[in-house]
Amino acid sequence: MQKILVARPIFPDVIERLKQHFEVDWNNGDALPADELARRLADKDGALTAGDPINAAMLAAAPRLRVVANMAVGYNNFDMAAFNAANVLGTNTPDVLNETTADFGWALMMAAARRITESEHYLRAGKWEKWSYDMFIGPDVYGSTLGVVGMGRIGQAIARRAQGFNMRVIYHNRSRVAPEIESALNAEYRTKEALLREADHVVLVLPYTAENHHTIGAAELALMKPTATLTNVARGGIVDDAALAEALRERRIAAAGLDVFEGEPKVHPALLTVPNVVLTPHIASASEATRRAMANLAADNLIAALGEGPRAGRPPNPINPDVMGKARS
Ligand code: 8YV
Repeated sequence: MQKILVARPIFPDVIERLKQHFEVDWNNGDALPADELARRLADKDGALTAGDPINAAMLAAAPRLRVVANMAVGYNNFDMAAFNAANVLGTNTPDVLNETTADFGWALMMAAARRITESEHYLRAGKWEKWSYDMFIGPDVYGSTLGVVGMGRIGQAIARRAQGFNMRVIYHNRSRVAPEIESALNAEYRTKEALLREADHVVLVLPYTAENHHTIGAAELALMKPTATLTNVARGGIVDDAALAEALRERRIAAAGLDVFEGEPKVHPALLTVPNVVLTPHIASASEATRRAMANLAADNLIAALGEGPRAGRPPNPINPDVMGKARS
């Protein structure tokens, strides 16, 4: 029987499913440190990860390893150059989380704009004594301009929701999306700079790559309106968190909603002290149904890639399909 590592706690019934195909080494505890992860990968044919960094040294030390299935759409935790060099297949879990993540992007954007957590903290602290015309006033969402940076599947799901709020939609993406998609979403392309100047609510949904490290830093924040909000449901590192904390403290933008952070689960200490930011611990895809779908899709990928089950040899979500069928190197 082939051996796999499941590097994180996941639904026990998905582990039971995997046990029908493989001998499973399950880390049902905290994320493994790199040396322990490398040690437990060493004799495995496959692995299921959730954001765990997999590098060249780990692949070199695991000569049987043929596939690593990430339970996430983003795979910046994989060194893809090393995967390609070693002919190891990476897979991810796209699509099943689009709507849930789009809902959460909206929840964060609206909470930031309408100051929901800030006012709740005030209420819980017993500070609410009277009504006042300007208590927690903030910018409108309805009828404003939404700026989506990253018009992939999740970006499109976010843009689609804007129609119910009578919003204008502008977007920025590496390349323009097809004209039919632009017209269905009523979305107009802008350069990043033009989008930042024009949008009332900016939502970031782009993948993390070396090129877009700190794609939103001090210079970009300076382009935004003082009444605008910034929401990040993509990846830590896309935003310069120190620069954002300073812009929020100085009210150079109105508010932010952040689900992801540079160096998470650590959060930049300055972000913890500014009131006009809504902070959540990377839970945008965390509905029960979606997390189940992600776990099962990661399992489907692993089972098919290791040549078992009805899709043997045809995993649904290969990241680097060119390595399929090639011998491990
Ligand atoms: C995951 C995510 O929960 O899919 C992604 O890219 O960011 C989340 O849905 C997280 O990455 C853990 O794998």
